[in-house]
Amino acid sequence: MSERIRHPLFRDRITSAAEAAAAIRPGMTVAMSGFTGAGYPKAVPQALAARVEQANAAGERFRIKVLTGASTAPELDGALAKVEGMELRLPYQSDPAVRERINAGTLDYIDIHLSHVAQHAWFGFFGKLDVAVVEVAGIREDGSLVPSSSVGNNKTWLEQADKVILEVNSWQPAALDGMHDVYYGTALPPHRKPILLEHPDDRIGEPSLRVDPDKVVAVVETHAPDRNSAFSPPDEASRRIAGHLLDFLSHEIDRGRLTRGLLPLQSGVGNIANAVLGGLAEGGYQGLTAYTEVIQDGMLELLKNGTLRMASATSFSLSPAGIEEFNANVDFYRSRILLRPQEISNHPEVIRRLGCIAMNGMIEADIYGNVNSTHIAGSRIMNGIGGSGDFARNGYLSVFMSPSTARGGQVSGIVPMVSHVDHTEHDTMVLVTEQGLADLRGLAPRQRAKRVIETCAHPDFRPMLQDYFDRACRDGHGMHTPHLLGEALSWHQRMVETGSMRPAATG
Ligand code: 0RQ
Repeated sequence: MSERIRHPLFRDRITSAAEAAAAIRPGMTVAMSGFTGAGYPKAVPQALAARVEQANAAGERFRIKVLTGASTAPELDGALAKVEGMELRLPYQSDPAVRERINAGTLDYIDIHLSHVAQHAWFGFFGKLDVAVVEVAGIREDGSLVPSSSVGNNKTWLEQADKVILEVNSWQPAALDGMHDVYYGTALPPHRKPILLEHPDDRIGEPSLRVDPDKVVAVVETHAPDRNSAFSPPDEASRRIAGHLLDFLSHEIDRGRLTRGLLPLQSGVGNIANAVLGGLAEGGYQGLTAYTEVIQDGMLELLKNGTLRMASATSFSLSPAGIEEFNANVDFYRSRILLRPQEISNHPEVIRRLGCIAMNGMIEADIYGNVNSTHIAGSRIMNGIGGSGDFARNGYLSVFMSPSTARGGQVSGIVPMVSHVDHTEHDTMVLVTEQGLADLRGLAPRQRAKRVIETCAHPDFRPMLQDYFDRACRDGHGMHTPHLLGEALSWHQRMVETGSMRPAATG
């Protein structure tokens, strides 16, 4: 395996995960690699969790602050959460054990735009980074690092942390070498320069990560797979959402607002986003590009059938079938996929310049177009805002999509007022449910409400929404964005109390 470690100095630092984890002490801020279940360290966090467990048994407190690129996996988030080893987590998670603790109030979580994380670290907003734990696919003769299946914030972690622990994972395909573009041109205000990325396939950086060898305290060899969770097969609702979106894109082409080449696609996480990508393949498009943050299975399919010419992202998020497909055809994908640091994959300047078509999932939207991507009933976190805000605010088009109901039809995805706001009405151009697509561009608030209720709401909830809106237009405090404030959040309260947004009499 040490052919992956081609620099003698790093070979000398090879050690066990347990010894490496000893560099991490209670109270430290530890920056780890990992983005949507790809490229996260697999051995050191588990060894650390074992140490935390020992400390717990001895009645000592051992908790650390954990920063990553985005979500990781049971071996990192799960292992540390289960032993109560984290006091703070940022910037994104999707792990059941972490979610449970955040919602129980025993783990603090800072949910921030993914493009902000690296610069906030540079600005000093997170304090000192004590240790970086970063998975790589190899170490070159010159001491530079071959990045793994995600780049995330690794450049920043390696530069900012006092000490570095590397995990060299031989499970990662050696052919990842050359797929990355690590930009080293960022500076701090007021010395920033334009980022000269004009096309999704432009290379503006280096294929590898730099690290100061003097900071590397341990190198741990691993051979372990990424998370690779399976996607649900596209259901009828997802297929209909994809259908509405495809009709909309054709309509935009007919109107001359898009060409058959579209614009670079961004597609969010989750089952719906994955299904929509599958639907795009049926639209007859060829030679498109993606400028996105995550490559899900759907995107591999689009690359394979030529719908996509290339895709730029910061990470993979593949199912077991997807990873098998990728590994079997790695040379094909190598020339078509570029992985960048998340501050570049999600950079507002670049997204605005390229004119991305941003397509993200949501928990709920309100009749005016405010979107909640993160919280159930305003209080319980699901995952996090991730990169959805980076793309929605800056894209050429911002689309949010969801089935019109959740929880077996008891909960409406369209509500009078969202219980938590991630994307304001100013950032939402298009809402899509299986019922239909509401194009909100150029509409004033009351026009938006009419359109959303008519096209997106489920027929079971449409009359209730219409009734709310009619009464708000009659009795509201103002007629720009009419609301009945005492009632606006009552649907959520009813769901908390009864499990359903339906009125008790019909529930
Ligand atoms: O719950 O998992 O218990 O069954 O939310 O919902 O319908 O399967 O949708 O997988 O597409 O995820 C917004 C969470 C959608 C995702 C969200 C419950 C529902 C189910 C999942 P179960 P679906 P998806 C860039 C983009 C934010 C980050 C982002 C997300 C679960 O898209 O995390 O966009 N987005 N990043 O039952 C109660 C409602 C509900 C509800 C859904 N109204 N009330 N429960 N659910 N709507 C990528 C990155 O940033 C990395």
